[in-house]
Amino acid sequence: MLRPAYERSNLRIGVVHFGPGAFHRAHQAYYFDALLGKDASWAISAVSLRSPGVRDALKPQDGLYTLAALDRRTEFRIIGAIKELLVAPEEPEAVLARLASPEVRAVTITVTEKGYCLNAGGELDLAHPDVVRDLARPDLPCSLIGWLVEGLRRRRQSGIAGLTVISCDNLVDNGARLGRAVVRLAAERDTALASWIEAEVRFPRTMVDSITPATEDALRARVQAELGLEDTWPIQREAFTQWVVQDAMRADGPDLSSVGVTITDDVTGYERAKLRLLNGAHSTLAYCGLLAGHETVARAMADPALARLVETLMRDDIAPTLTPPRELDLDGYIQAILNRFRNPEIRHNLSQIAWDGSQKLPFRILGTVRDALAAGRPLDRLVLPLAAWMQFVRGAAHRGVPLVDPLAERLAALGRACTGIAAEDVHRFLALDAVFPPELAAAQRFRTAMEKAYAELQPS
Ligand code: CS2
Repeated sequence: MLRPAYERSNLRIGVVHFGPGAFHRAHQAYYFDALLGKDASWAISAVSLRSPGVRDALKPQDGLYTLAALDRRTEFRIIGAIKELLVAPEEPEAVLARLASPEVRAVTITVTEKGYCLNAGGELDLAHPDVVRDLARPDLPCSLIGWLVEGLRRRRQSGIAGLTVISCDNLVDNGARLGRAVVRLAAERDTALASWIEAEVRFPRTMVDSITPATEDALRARVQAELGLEDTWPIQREAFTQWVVQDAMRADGPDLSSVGVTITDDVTGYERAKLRLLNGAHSTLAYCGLLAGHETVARAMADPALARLVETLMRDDIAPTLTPPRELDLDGYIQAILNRFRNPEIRHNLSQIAWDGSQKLPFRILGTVRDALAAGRPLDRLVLPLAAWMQFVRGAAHRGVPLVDPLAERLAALGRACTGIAAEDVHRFLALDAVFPPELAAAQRFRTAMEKAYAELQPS
């Protein structure tokens, strides 16, 4: 078991993280834990925007937790990078004071796609209830964007330098979208503040990757049995982890390249390859696998028809839409993803990957569909995850099973209205402009392919 390679009492908080869920603790906190062995000024203040669960679990154990890398070889590491745990609605001034601290030089973020309050065009949705609330009470924010704007306002007011703000969520062009949203909300309050943010704050784009299933009691029991530790919330992930960050951080930002992070100007190549290949395949396995009665990624990959579908989808339909970085061998990258999916040590529930489909599918599948449509390439396999998602939504609605999705209520009503007649049901879903851009929904070749796939997936 690897313990922190530094004296925790010497640590100083240099980064605020919003959304300290499992992926943050498996990925960014792992890199900052390594960085702390070189520079004690990069400890983390972990801020939850809603739930006290992480704070309540980790504060009694001083922020320490076990990270289990489960692969051919299992490796346990105690992560000590989190020095503070805050719940924003309970202690807003503590969060804002931390954001305005001169020792804090970076913010990292994992709030999932829905946490950015963006509209279908990728811009800040000023009608989003949280944004409306932020505009009414900017001093007491509730959205991620609102917290960032108020924290930056206080920094500027105190004459403190800007920040490097690093989105670590699976959004296309995450840094640029985040930066535009922050500047947009700031401009609603004070155009001088918006200009200062544009000049002094960096929003590098990133690609993040490590398969991190939710913690289950079996992991807690294993940590207790093998390490003798009572850890309320250990984290598990595969051994593979990758972080690619645009070479656009402030000079006072963290030296992430010293701990294995790829700093590059070509994040797009990495980001598109990962989002479309890994995440596109994941969502395909989730919805097609659940319809076929499978529970986990590994079990779905043991189904020859599904494994063949996913590999063909990746190699023949998705790969042609990519312009990978020079140094990325696409064939090898695809094979590595398929091997990672087959990792027998990882129990990754398809139901977890199926969450938030309305937010994930546009980034993971629809971009590829649009490119294939424009290039006159086949759509039959590419639309399968979309049709399977529609059948997943319809089935959940008819069984009265609640969906985990920001559009859950709309989707449940839509699912209940579905009749099983492909043309009618597909028409209903394609009318969801929060998911399907109107110009794509109107494309006849896409509609025809959707109706065919939906009918083929019709439960018997
Ligand atoms: C998964 C991702 O839950 C999901 O939607 O597709 O969390 C996936 O495990 C990560 O992006 C892998 O890096």
